[in-house]
Amino acid sequence: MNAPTMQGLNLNAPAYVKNARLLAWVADMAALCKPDSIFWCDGSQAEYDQLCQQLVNAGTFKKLNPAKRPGSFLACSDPSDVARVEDRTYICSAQKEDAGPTNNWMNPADMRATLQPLFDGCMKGRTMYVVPFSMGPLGSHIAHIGVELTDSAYVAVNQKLMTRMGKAVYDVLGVDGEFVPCMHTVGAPLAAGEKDTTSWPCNAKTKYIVHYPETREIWSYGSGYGGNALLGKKCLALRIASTMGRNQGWLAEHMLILGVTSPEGKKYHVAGAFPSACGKTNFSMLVPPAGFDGWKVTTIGDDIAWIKPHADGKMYAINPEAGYFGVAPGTNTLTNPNCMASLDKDVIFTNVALTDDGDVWWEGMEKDTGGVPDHLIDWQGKDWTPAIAKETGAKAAHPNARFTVGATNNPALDSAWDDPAGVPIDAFIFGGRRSTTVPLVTEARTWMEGVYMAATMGSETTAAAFGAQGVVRRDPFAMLPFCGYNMSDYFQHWLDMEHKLEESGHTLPKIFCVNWFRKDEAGKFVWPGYGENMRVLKWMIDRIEGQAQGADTMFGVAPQYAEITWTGLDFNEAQFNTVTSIDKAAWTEELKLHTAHFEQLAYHLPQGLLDTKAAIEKRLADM
Ligand code: GTP
Ligand code: SPV
Ligand code: MN
Repeated sequence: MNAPTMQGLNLNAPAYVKNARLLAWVADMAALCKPDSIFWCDGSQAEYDQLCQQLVNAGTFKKLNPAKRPGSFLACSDPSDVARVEDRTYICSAQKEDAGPTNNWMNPADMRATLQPLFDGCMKGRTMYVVPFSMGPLGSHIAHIGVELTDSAYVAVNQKLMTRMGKAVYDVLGVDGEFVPCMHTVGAPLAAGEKDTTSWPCNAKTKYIVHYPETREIWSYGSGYGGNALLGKKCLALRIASTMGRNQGWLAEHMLILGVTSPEGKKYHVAGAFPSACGKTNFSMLVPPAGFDGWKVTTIGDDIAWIKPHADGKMYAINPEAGYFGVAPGTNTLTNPNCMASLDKDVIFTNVALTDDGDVWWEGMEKDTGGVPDHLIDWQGKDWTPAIAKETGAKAAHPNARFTVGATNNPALDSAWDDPAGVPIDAFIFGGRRSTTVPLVTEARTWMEGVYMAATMGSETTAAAFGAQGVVRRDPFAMLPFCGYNMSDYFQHWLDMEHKLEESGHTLPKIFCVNWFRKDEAGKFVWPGYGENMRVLKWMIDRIEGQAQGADTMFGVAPQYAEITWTGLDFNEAQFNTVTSIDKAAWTEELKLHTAHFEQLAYHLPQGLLDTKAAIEKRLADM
């Protein structure tokens, strides 16, 4: 046995775990966290089934009716632990300037001194799961390995669906391979003999989501939910990976990746950055509407893209994940049929409602079934009826309720989704949630203008993060909560890509800015959205092919009404004008917000962005 014994706890590492650094780290962390036992995950189906059963026994999971939702479970979290906690998330770089003004920062030594006593004994009375995973196809040159130590079996089973998790990771790691150590605890140790009084242990008082970019470590304390706890996702694949990409000349982005194939069989690839809960999953699974016979959209990824410039002058994107942790409310067979089909079986649902026949329900499903159920158990375990909802406003599902499902459940999965070479990107799309001001779609005239559009993107906040909802904030590149270094340096990194690619003589991907969310005076969305977004995607392809002339605006090139394919949709020119109009007064106010945003980011802000702003202001004044 190659496992050392620490404080009476035998590591019991399986013989196939041979990485010396990993074994030493697990021993150290076991000594620190003091779990009752250690469980080495092998990623097998039998292990998944066993852990799910254990979660059922503990009351964390409810097994759903196998006739309705085979292989699926419902977990309901503590009401205090339902979303990412941005105010508790830290980038602990050695220099404060490297974290930048948009990240919380503490110097690494102080943060280590803060976390040490919290992690000391944090897993008492619990099992420490060792969860080895690969972000990106196993063994590919593009992938990165992480090992998560967690006291949450919920995390272990979610990681099985969200990543390439299991024994094969150790073969890739070998004796001396590199991995990102990911420490996670729910922060709820048990005294000797004490039993959990809750099915969702977490720490309601203290939470820390901490990244040390220089040493590539992640330490997460106190939450069991989503991006706070599934550390391969936002923590590794975005915050740590973005700093790796900066040093190594590539990009880690909060982007969906899709393929779109024309009836003639020509295929394009698009990557889109929309802020959390602003439509990435949806767009990545788009079903073309009436009028688009022969068009096909296929999913490469729904949340994260790693993008590398290649010698052939193109940018290639891979999806480092293997599953989707997606927003449930609003999803139904009309808005996203591919997503609904993905959820037929083998799903973990979190914070949705339970029907009387053991199935799941969330707001938006009434559009499928033609009505709201008479009775449900809501996400907090309470009785829910339409009458109660009317009286109290209680939602059956939490607005940030999510599903976890393997990508292979998706009927629209692209054949190249798993290809380590990635797919060549033809266009980038940036889109926030804006009730006013920002038009349906415009195309940047230059790379610089595109970076400006992305860098100044605003969006109304959503339930994906803890805090006030519906407030417009700047969310540059949809990366505000996920950029692991100084935002202005990140802008420069994007600007540098232009020259890298131009040197190889290739046309750069086009950059588009979109907004599906303009509302009318009654507060209703004007643009029908969802599958109808295909009409905008088609215009983008026409632009790539040089087949749509467009019209110059002060904020890029916009489509003319006649350039959009309207077959099968009743959307007249007046409605089109409501979603595409550029209002001078509103934009004057908007540009003041850009000014404030750039003032906040003044340190290392590329001069080109300030020049671009001046040019936009001039065009606006001339309007
Ligand atoms: P994260 O997983 O948080 O990063 O979110 P996401 O960007 O993948 O968002 P998702 O596709 O899950 O959509 C979030 C919410 O927006 C859901 O309630 C959708 O129904 C809704 N939504 C998505 N696309 C559209 C659209 O085109 N129009 C409108 N009005 N709503 C949309
Ligand atoms: C997001 O908030 O952008 C998500 C969900 O994709 S979470 O993984 O919880 O961050
Ligand atoms: Mn996301």
